[in-house]
Amino acid sequence: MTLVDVTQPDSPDGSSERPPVVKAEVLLVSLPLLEPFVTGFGVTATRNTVLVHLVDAAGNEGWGEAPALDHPFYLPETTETAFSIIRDFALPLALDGASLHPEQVAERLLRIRGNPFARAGVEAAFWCLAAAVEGVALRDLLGGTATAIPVGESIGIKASIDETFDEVTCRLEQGFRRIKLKIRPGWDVDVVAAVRQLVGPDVMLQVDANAAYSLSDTGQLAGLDEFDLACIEQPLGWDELLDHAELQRLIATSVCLDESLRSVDDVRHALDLDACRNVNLKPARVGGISASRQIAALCRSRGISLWCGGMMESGIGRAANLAVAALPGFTDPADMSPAAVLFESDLVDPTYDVAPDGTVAVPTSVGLGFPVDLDRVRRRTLRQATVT
Ligand code: OSB
Ligand code: MG
Repeated sequence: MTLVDVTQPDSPDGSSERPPVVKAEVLLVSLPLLEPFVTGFGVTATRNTVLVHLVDAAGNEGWGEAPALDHPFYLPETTETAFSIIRDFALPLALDGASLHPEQVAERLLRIRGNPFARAGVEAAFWCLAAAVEGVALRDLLGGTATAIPVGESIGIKASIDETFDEVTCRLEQGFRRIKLKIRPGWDVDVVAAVRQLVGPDVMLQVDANAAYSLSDTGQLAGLDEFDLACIEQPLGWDELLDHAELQRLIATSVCLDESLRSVDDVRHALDLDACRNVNLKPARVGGISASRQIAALCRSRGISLWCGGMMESGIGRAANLAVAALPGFTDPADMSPAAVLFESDLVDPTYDVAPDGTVAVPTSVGLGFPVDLDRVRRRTLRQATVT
């Protein structure tokens, strides 16, 4: 089902001028975080993630990231499942026959039930490769128009309110346009009240519960209404559209969905049910870039606040996110903390940073937009499989 026609196949059978892919590999890489990230679903100290790497007969390269987490406490997929689904099913499907347009890859991968991160990683590598083949920036291939993306910071649960204050102050000084606080029962209304008092009425503030509450907590969640939050992200169960619709009827703050939106249809259903009034679009979580383009068009047509979320991707995943966030329809600051905030080092070099005005420039160079540091990727690789 296509809601909005955003296809642009270059020939009916999709074969056209694309050189064949001569190498396809999947890599499980490990990126040490500068500081553990604490959320309602647990603590992440090392960001293990999955990469897809394509090389065609002309030497063009494609890179994609399948940024599942290494546990099933956020969504069912893990780095292990993403690695094996990509190796055993997604890459073999995508590579079968003539070299495909990325939208045809996405369509073909829909045969795989669920597993959006795995499908997205493969599709992203084909988009990146297509941009390289056509000699254009990924943003331009997708139809993105923005040159810079306003960004916010997602702040994990800290040991003390003072640590939260320090980080909020630091990020606002650096120019970040919005603060998102992770919350969970026992770390919510008091923290939000204190931070709102610290930053004053004009700073854009929102919270993310990572599914840590249930409908019986409605009273507590309604207690957040007085702090003028841009939204409350995924307060209830990861797969609970109906409960979110009920909650949205009972609180004033806009519900934003993250975990619950894993396809174009999920977003359509959520909006039809009024289960959210704000959408966190993580390109990989919704199954890839083609789905993201449809969701951006849908939110735009319905006047829904839309922003690009993040999975603490490496610069490879972030590059695709930046290109997607440049599409018309994105209205609010993205979760796009730079590698300097998250990692000892990135997998792209140079990577991006946040400008003093709180934006990240969308790269305009051909393909992914950032040079991948292949040596660093190899050094960080825990496991690799070549698919033929
Ligand atoms: O819930 O938005 C989330 C990171 C990993 C897993 C889930 C989430 C997050 C973030 C985004 O909060 C942080 C980032 O990518 O900068
Ligand atoms: Mg979230």
